Amino acid sequence: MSNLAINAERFLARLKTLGEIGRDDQGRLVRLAGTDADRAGRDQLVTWLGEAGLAVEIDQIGNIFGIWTPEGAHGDPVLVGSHIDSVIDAGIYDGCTGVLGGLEVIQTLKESGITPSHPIAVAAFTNEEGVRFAPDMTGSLVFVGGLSVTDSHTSIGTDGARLGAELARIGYHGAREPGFFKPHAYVELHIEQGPILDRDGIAVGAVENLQGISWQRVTISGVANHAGTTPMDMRHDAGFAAASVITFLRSIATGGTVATVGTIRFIPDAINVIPSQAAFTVDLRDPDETRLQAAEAALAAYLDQIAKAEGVTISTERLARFAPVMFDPAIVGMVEDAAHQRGLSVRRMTSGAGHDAQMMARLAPTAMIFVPSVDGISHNPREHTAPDDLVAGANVLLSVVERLAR
Ligand code: HGY
Ligand code: MN
Ligand code: MN
Repeated sequence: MSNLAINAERFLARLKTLGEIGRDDQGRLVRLAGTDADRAGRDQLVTWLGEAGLAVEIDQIGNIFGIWTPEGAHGDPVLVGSHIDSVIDAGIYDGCTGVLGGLEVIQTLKESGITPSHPIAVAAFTNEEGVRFAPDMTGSLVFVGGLSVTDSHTSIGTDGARLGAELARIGYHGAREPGFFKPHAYVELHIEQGPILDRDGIAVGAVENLQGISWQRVTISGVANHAGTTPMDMRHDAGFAAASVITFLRSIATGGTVATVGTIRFIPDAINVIPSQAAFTVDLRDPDETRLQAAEAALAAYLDQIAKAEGVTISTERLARFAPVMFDPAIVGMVEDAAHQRGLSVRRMTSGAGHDAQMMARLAPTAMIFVPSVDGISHNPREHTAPDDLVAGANVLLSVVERLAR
């Protein structure tokens, strides 16, 4: 691997520019899939792809690709990328680091005069976050054939919109068939979003595997009643049942399983009315599939138990379910070699977060490169990665891509 280096200034400036696109009236970064904010971010990316001289392709689920086919190159492209949609009140590095890092790698290789034998492409996958539309990682899941375009388009958002209609509205319902090419390999640069690299003072994570994810919506229906006059033993309190479930989840989140209730809504949501309904989401994760299934089973059993005890009815809706994946050992090794060659500390690790790489691993040899998240903070405007760490990660990506595309 050569010691070619990216144009750090250009990479960091683009991250900052993109980080300002899609802010709401409170100054929060909210670039949810299919919104006008998402369109603005996409338009900026497409402009940069064009300026870099890449062929821009959009597929039917709105995935954006910038493709470089050097003179004499042939075969399947080496693919890099991630996502540019965000959560609510997001940081500026989640996803964008991999898309803009990938673009920077291609542009640097192009400018260096190196002529790889494989084409090289960068992708920005639609709706990786899954905050507005379920499931998460929609674009990469459709690209690998795990979900049909039709089914993905009919996904109904938290605001009642449909993903397909929103992609058309913002001008990103592309023509290309998802999976219109099969990557020779896929490598995703991403911030760790956890505390390990920062805590241990390590510059690069060579990600070996990624944990399984289980998302479901739970709806508890009880009986609205007067907060003052209803005796405690006569209540069918959906709010109390929901709180019991949240407490139960904390009790089973041990030994590698993590559990989160990130959204909850009460009906009628009035201070003096016992809630008739509580609707909330459950996010369960574990690197071990058997443990993840055991956690799902324990939750299902508890829902039955609390329904009987409180005299409420409970329904669940599956929103997403992805098994843990192992990444390609050869590419993981290349990440380690590249870090060592550049004098960077590196360690192997598991990804706690979901990523498009989790889907791409079904289609091509895949691995990820992590860079540290200060204090392990992410999905929070305080999300931060030091510029030197961002640049180091992009340079490791450059070395790995150069080797794969040779
Ligand atoms: O939920 C996740 O792990 C990712 O940020 N979409
Ligand atoms: Mn991400
Ligand atoms: Mn994220």
